[in-house]
Amino acid sequence: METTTLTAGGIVCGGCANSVKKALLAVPGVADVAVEVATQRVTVTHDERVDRATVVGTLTKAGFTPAS
Ligand SMILES: [Cu+2]
Repeated sequence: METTTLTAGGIVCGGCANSVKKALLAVPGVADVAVEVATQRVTVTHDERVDRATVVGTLTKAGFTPAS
């Protein structure tokens, strides 16, 4: 398992955090997602099918603004 951590604009409450988790957990290869609302930090645990671009793309599609 690998870990990708990034920050994403638009995460402002627990509902956003749930949206982020739901979107990322739907991606094949994602095992776990942790979201910290205060820092807008997203930590994704995943296998080799997932890379940073996948995480950025998924967050963008879900309506958030990931820092690259
Ligand atoms: Cu929210």
